[in-house]
Amino acid sequence: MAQDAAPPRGAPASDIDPFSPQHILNPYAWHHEMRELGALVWLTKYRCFFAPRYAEAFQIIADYQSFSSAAGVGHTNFNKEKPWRQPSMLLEADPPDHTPRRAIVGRILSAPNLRVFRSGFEVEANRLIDRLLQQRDVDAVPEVAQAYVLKVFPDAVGIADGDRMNLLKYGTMVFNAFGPQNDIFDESVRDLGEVGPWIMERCQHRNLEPGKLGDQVYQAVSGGQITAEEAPILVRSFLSAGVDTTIDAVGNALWSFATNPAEWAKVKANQGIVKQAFEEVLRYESPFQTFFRTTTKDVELAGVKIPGNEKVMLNIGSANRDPRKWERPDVFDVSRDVRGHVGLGYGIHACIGQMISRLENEVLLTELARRKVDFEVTGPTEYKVHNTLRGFTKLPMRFKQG
Ligand code: OVM
Repeated sequence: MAQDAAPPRGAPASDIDPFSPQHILNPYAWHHEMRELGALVWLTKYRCFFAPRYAEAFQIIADYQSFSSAAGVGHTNFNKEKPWRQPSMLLEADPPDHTPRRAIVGRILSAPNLRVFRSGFEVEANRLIDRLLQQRDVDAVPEVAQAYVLKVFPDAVGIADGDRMNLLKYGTMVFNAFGPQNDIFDESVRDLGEVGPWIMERCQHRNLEPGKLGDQVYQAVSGGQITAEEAPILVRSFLSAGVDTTIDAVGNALWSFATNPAEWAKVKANQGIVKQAFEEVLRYESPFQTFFRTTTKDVELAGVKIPGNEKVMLNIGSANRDPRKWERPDVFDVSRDVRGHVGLGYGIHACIGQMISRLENEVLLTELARRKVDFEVTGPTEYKVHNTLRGFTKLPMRFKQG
């Protein structure tokens, strides 16, 4: 925990612990409390500022020159403490280092380059739906969200089948590590000794299927755009960022529609709105909620002077439900104008995998809607106790032909 930040001047303070299980499981009440308290709130427990409202969150992510990512986007300040793994070349980097890498990987993950995957995703979505209509009662976390994403995404990257649960273990470590070094983090990195080397082995060129997304990163090496040492670390970003987030998005989408059947009826009636409806899921139940930036110099934000080299915490879930920005923010409404949501971030660090994550989700939702499948929640659900991600660990559902 950082102990050296100066106490705040001009900002209200709160002794809330956003990373306590109680607040993790019920985020929207304390988000509301923090937004009402101020535009910038000093968290006494973590000795850092928190920007709970949309306007400041947007300002911070847009201003990468004042709010750096290179010192990590978690609570740990890499300028003061050693990171738990070699930093991401994308997420945990600033311009100018970040710029050419972003360009290369951005091209690989661009919509035109991903078009070849759509028909395969459709086949898998329909296989899954056939299975769901037979089984009827399922836990949608393992049997829908994980099953689908762990099939289509690693296939697209070119990872061999087998042991794919390691991807989940690794993702859990990566995203918990953006929080403080609490019990949740300690528990999730327990298997790092096994899973870390497994992941890095999967990132080697010899283990990536020719022509797929991972191999395309290595093709940039032969093109001279990146070095041979950089390629596996860039592929690692696919495996770090692309699995848990999309699984949570699938689960959160199913839950949002199941508990708002009128919204699902709109999608069934008009599959043309699937894209927009999925964006509303990202606003309403944002999978990646909490992260940080680090000030590069003294910065004034919301009338408060923040010294340089200090962590500032953001919460995408809170920004996406700020009533200063959204009408009836706690209502899931697929017809709303959802533009401007920050569920996938904004600016130079906006989610680089957003097109493949959208493709996975849109294909699944489109096929469910096209086949007029209905689904309901049939028992108690459980959310993850997780430092940064919001998603289910348990989601009992029944699927039926509508
Ligand atoms: C990465 C990475 C890992 C986790 C999340 C993320 C949200 C990126 O390794 O590049 O972006």
